[in-house]
Amino acid sequence: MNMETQPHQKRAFNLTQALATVTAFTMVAILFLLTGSLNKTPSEISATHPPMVFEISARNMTFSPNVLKVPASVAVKISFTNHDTMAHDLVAETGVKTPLLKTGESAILDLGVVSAPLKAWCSVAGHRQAGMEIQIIPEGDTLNSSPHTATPHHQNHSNETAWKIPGMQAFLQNPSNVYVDPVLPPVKVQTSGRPLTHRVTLTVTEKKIPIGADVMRPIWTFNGGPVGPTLRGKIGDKFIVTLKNAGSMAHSIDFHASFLAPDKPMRSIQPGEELVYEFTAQRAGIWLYHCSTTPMSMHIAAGMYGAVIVDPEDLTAVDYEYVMVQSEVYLPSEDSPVSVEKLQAVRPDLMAFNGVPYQYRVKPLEVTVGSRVRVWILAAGPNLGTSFHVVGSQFDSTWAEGRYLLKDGIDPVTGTHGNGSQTLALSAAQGGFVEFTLPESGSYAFVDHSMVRAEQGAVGLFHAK
Ligand SMILES: [Cu+2]
Repeated sequence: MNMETQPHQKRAFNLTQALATVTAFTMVAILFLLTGSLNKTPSEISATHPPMVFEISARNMTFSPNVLKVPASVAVKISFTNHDTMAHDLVAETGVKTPLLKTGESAILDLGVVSAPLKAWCSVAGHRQAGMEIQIIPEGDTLNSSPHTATPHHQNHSNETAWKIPGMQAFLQNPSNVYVDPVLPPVKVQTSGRPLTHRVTLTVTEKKIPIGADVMRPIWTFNGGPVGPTLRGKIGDKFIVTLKNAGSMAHSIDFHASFLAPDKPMRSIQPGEELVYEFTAQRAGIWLYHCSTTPMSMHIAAGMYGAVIVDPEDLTAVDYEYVMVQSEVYLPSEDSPVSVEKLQAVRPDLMAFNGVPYQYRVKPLEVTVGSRVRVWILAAGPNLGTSFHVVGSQFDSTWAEGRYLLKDGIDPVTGTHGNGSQTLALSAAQGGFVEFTLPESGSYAFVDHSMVRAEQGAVGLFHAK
């Protein structure tokens, strides 16, 4: 988590804004008196008065002030200045908008005469839902109606996709051509045994991919896929990650595998910028990495997550090793890659291992009967955990969040032998692995045993021969 707060600056700023607003009103009142405007019709007033300019600024994902009371009969302009670290714009429901403004930039939004209450917001994905909305309320005589009888323009909040989410059969009959290989390459080691330095470039892009059943899913990515690449190393290894933002808005990265002050490496960078994030792996685990730009739930749900695996020192050799990063899919409304309404209600349309629902149900993983299989599991969320289960098998080794729960059937706490486990339970952002064999030839499903989640796509198959 990396969030910025500047409460003192914000308070001081609001006071300045309040004073500016009061001053503006006083000036208008004087203008009215001097020019005898009170005797004129509204159209005469708007024709004779220069537009009134109101100042609005953005800081910490907040517009200030967020309510503007404007005279109903005079043309209104908003002078918008962005003091935030992220880019913002201001779009009115009448359709007028400013360009996307970087830190320190200003632009004028020309609203004309505002005769009924009006809303304006930042159109960067997720920002309006995070609270970046202002109201412009006309006061006094209006051209068409009095403010007491004016009907506010209600926004249509139910702009969800109207179509029904296809079921599993549709995905199986019409699968995506996007496939993420879940096979985990072995950890790299130096012959000298000394720690390695891993140099990695992660480029952020924003695109659409087919996920099957004719569904196109907008995603924000690390390196173009529906899940970021899995990085793997040993304790003591150094990771030098260059993050490049080739997207259209601010993004960032937060490695849970790092142990450092988040301020600089986890900062948001603007389109076209890059940063270098260095860390040394200090503790074993399968650690989440994710974009931590506000609103974080949306950036993660849009696909900005992945895994760093740091091998425990006593990890044994296995025949097959896979990684499954589980996440929710909230199919979009009109103006963002993710349905914010469904996201906030934690009501996903689909679930996925490695970003594509049902992909290992479509293309099962082939293993040999009796061979030893390890599956690393990470619950990327952004909201839900998992209860990972392999139908027909039992785990004799399970490891989660820094320790073995069972190793070769032995309980490390009591030392008792012959134990087994049916699921590995992980909360959001937790990770671990399970080890097992498949006793005879057959098709063994692996699922999130929160069953609706399996039916929604957190399901795959092992084919044992
Ligand atoms: Cu992002």
